[in-house]
Amino acid sequence: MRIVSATLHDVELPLVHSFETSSHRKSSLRHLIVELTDETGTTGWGEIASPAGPYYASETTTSAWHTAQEYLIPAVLGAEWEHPDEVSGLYAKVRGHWFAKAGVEMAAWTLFAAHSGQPLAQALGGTRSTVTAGVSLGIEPSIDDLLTQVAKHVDSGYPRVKLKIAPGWDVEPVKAVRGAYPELDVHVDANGAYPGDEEAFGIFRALDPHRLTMIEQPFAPRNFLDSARLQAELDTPVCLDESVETLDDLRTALELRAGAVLNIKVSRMGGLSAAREAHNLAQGAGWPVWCGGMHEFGIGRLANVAISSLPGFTLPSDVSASGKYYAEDIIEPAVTADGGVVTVPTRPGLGAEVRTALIAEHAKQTASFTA
Ligand code: OSB
Ligand code: MG
Repeated sequence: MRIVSATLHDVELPLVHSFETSSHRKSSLRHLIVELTDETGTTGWGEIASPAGPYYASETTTSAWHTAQEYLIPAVLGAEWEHPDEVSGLYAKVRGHWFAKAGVEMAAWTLFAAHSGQPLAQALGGTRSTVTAGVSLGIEPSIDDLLTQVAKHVDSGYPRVKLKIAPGWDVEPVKAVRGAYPELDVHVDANGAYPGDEEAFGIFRALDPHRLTMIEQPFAPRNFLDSARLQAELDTPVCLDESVETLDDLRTALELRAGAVLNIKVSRMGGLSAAREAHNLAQGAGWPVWCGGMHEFGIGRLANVAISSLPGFTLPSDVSASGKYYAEDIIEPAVTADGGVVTVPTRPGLGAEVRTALIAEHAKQTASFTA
């Protein structure tokens, strides 16, 4: 296959409910949409879901635009390839920039799936026809506000609720949610906000009896040693997110037993091929995996649904309905969750139509390239 033209669309969509993490609060999101067309006129779509600022990972929307435009798109334009597993090799000399790479590679995967007439999930080796969705709830102004959010999502059928925690917002909200929902699948995500000190260990020890499904990314990215120390002490599984950007990071984590669960994000790992490889490695080591989200618009969301259909994704993934985040999504039909279950699309390619007029309406800038 040969990609003959590419377009980058910088698109901003308003959020239906603003979202706070341990670092900041947001009310709209800007993602870069990658459109690749081959010599037969078939189009593939990808999404660069980098947050605007360098607080989750080191990339920004602006750095991703620059990296895609200057380095990644020139590397894929005009190149010959048979399978999307080869695409990351075209820009292998570029270090890091996983979100930018993931969006370009995702477009190559959806192009390949469309071209070969198979659903993306099938092209990836997916085995499930439905995937279970969980929701991720931000830090709220009060415990009552948090309980309102939990109730809203449990009532709409989501079987798993993840709570963001940060120093000062940890044991109390967990106690409140556990008190109100004794049997709910609840886990917490610290986004690396705790130092690996005795005080933090005390907080995690206090969380341990609350039967959380996991404690996600307690310590700074790549602090594998404190994470291993914590896992050795706790019954609750530690899950790694920010710590694992590469397959080598994952090998380090598995060897050190720096956790027991892996959050696989397509964006964080530079694309679907690496995400699938991480799934295979984790499965071989006996770590369950799930797919983490980055508040994706519909294109990245469908890629998350597709990867979540692989057999090792045994825990609920961040593949909640488009409507949890966006009043209008850039795909038709939008992703929906029925009782917390999302159906894996069976039509060839991405699995939905891309709403190009809506993309144009919300685009802040667009750039086109030809081979
Ligand atoms: O750590 O999982 C995270 C969003 C932005 C940055 C980091 C994270 C998140 C989420 C998003 O939790 C969850 C979703 O997309 O449904
Ligand atoms: Mg996380």
